[in-house]
Amino acid sequence: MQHDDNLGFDSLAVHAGKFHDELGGAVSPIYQTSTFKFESADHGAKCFQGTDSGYIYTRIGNPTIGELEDAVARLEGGYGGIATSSGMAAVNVVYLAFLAAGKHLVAHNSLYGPSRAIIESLYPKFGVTSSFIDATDPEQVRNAIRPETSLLFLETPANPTIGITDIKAIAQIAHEINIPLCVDNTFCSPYLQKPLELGADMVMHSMTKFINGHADIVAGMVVAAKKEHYQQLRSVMVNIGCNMDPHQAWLTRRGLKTLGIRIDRAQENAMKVALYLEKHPKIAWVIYPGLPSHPQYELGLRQMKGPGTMISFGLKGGLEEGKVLMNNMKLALLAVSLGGIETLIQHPASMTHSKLSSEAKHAAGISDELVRLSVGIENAEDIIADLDQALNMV
Ligand code: LCS
Repeated sequence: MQHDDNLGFDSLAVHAGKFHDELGGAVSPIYQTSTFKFESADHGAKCFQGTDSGYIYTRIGNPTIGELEDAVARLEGGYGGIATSSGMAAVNVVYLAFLAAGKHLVAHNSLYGPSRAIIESLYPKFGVTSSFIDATDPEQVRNAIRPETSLLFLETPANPTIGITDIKAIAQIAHEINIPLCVDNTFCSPYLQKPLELGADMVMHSMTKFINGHADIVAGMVVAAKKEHYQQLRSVMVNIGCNMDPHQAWLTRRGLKTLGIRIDRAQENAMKVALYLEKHPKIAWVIYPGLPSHPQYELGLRQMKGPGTMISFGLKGGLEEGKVLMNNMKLALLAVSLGGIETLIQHPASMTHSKLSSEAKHAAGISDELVRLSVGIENAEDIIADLDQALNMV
């Protein structure tokens, strides 16, 4: 690594993984190219053999994408990163690398809808079985493990229940029996949580969310703690071709530079919004890691640097009142996605998690009344005034 190990998070977010543009010294270069010219036939052969580290073809590697991979791997404290075309591509790279016919997945029951839905609809076609359990209770993870279990997969805080799982406890279980643990760290980003430091083997992101943060690209990343896992994951990404595009990588690297300050501001707003919602007479319940009423409040304090920007809540009048609220928001956008600079509101049961069966939603606590809010960096008083005027319409 070319940088001082003592640099703080924000300094690394700006500088980690930086390469120098050898031609003009550009500070923010982009290599928008599909292929790379070899110096000679022998040089090309050596690049393919791996005895020369020269670039070959953008699906295999590209300096702009590599800069982003190195930066996120550094921030997560991992061996190496694999950038992917979307967060779902990252999820599938992990599944394809560690699941196979006859193998079994144990995962938290509240995952981003498609991360679970594909395991229940697509992967059985390839002979993969699964158990979705409440991983906020580590004993449920232990009990679900079978001799053929080959991957543990968590999301914490989980989408959309905001349940918090004890990464250290689950990593201990995983290591006792030598099964890799992957944590989807999308809701925190490395700014708020470092799963690899807590013992996870892999960490993944929808970088569409906090890491890019500007609602202008879709992107994913997997970071592996060990070289062996990194190589397995990279081989899957390269061979199925779910690579990132250089322009996508360049925009994501730009977004990453302000990750810490964006989260600081949005999180400060989220705390104010959560306190406002908790006191509102029309609100039945609020789940936010910053509120002592959160079921895993103490664990959140231990495991996360801050409570984040995601809030789930229910209105006393259930879904009907929730719809009136969502339809009347003016500043906040009624849209899926999260972790960006703008405040977004959505209804998971009919939107992001609509592909799950009613039983799966019920078991995971994804009720019809649950409304999810991703708090942005606007002025807190404006977000609260927006919620207030919409709640007055209920
Ligand atoms: N993991 C988590 C935790 C997510 O929230 C998402 C997307 C993904 C993976 C997949 O990433 P993508 O392919 O979209 O980059 N979550 C979304 C959500 O809650 N609303 O819209 C997308």
